[in-house]
Amino acid sequence: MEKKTKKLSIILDNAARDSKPTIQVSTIEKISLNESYIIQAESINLRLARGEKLTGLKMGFTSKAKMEQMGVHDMIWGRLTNTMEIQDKGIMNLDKFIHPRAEPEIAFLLKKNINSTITIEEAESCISGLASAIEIIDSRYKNFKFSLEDVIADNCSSSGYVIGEWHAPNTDISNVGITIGANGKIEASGNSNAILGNPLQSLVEAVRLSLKYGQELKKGMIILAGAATSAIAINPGDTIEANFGSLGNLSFNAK
Ligand code: 0L1
Ligand code: MG
Repeated sequence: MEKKTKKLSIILDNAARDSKPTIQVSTIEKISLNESYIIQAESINLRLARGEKLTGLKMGFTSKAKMEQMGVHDMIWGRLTNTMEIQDKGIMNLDKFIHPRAEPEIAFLLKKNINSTITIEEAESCISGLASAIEIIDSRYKNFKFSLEDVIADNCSSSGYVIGEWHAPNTDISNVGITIGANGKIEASGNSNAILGNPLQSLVEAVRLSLKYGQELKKGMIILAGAATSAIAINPGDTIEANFGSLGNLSFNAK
């Protein structure tokens, strides 16, 4: 098993490094859900061995609509590293991406190491802040097409993130209107309550899944809660802007 997962993790790492799409790894070798998480971990370990630092986790399929669309019954999760970060109002270098899309999310900053499951009532006490965020998803697969196992192996498409100003942990994020668009035109709109009813529930699920798969959650890590709207395409020259009401605006330029 080890040899197979290693081989597929290198294919995905090369696709990400070279910004060149690959065929779905599940068409090269049959893989189970468990193996897809091993491939993800091995692929991220290749990045860490090159000096990247793990900065947090991203949650995916945290809206009922997206789960139903994919025919799955659980969320998925991936890993964030420091080289994925794009500054608010900064530049996104498109040479590093294949066919990127942007989706508005909520981010949490962990206040402490977390070693056991939490309830939604306990979630606030686990964070030192929360912020508006944009995740850049960029499937390493041709035509953004994949099976569930493929997308998990591919770090759940995660390839970039922008984080806004941190707000107090008790900021109400249960009902925040959110829009995202390009060049002054809104392309998708939604509400934070599309994220599992309340984005804090996504933190609860992130803790559950990280414990299940043996991924440590440490003080200072960022957790991306999942998308509040569908993802929009990012094209050369675009200014991508997302509005999060009282949480503020985020933007970046794609060059
Ligand atoms: O919600 C997500 O971030 C899911 C990402 C994986 C699926 C996709 O690439 O759309
Ligand atoms: Mg996302």
